[in-house]
Amino acid sequence: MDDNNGCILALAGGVGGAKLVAGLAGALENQPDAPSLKVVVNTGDDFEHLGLHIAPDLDSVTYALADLNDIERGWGMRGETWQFMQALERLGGETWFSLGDQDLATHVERTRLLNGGETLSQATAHLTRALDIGVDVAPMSDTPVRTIVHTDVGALAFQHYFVREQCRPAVSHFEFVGAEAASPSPLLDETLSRTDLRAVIICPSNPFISIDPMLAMPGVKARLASARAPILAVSPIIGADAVKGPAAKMLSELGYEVSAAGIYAHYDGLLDGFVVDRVDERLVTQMAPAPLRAVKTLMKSAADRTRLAQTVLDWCDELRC
Ligand code: FO1
Repeated sequence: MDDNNGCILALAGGVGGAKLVAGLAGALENQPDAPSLKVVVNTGDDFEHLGLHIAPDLDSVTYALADLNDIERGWGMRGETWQFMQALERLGGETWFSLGDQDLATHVERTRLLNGGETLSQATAHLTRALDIGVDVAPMSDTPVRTIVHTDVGALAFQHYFVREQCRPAVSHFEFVGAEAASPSPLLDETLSRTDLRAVIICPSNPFISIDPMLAMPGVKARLASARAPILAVSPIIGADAVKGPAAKMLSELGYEVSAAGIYAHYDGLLDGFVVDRVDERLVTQMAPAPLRAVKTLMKSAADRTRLAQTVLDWCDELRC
């Protein structure tokens, strides 16, 4: 990938985001004169835990790009061991959030870099370089933005809602604490300013918790909307279910239609193209003139990921013509 051939911006968070990012990297790697890929990742899920800075979405993307991710579990590393957690349990420590032994090294090293004065962007670049990742990956911001989930049992910090409470409470709304004062990370800022930005791809991530924290930063939505590059999103919902995670439950609790149509409605005019799964083909005609295409979006294998990524990239090229 060459920075002289323009660039593609991917916005990602969660498991679906990490998978499509890996597919985009794979598809672009095989392409002559490929644009460079810039991956900007949600940090609303980040938190301080056991004295460590945990950045789940950055790690999901990084591990997927390094082919170290655990596909079954959806988070953390493949072939993980859990001796640290067992030892912590013996000591009566906090064990509701599982940190694998290999994964722990990432959090320890990131925390050391941050305590040494690096920004989260610099620490992320350090970690991705160490794992030989040839794609630029950065947090959405170097200043903390923390997602708070307002529910029927009160306001919950994101990981308390997601992991400790297993997404059981009913959601009324989200708050992205710090977003109003946050500025985009250097990678997001620079990429949004580039005249050779060829496309913005919103990965099949949960829009409420993975993409909205980015859009909540001042100016980001407006800069995306005014960019000359087409903005394409892939639906994280197939039929009436999320591929993984609470997106369908959230759509229902927030009063949206529980389908890809609900996701499209939530993006509220931002999209130039919306990729839905083949099982939702009827939406292409039902929602016309909304710009929908139906393809196979379920990514079970590396070939699925690359195929979906190539379809999205091809559509971006068409929209640019
Ligand atoms: N998800 C869980 O459901 N349980 C866990 O114990 C857990 C630990 C964990 C550790 C590191 C990491 O990077 C991610 C982890 N996740 C865990 C996933 C994470 O909470 C969510 O997938 C994301 O925040 C949602 O995108």
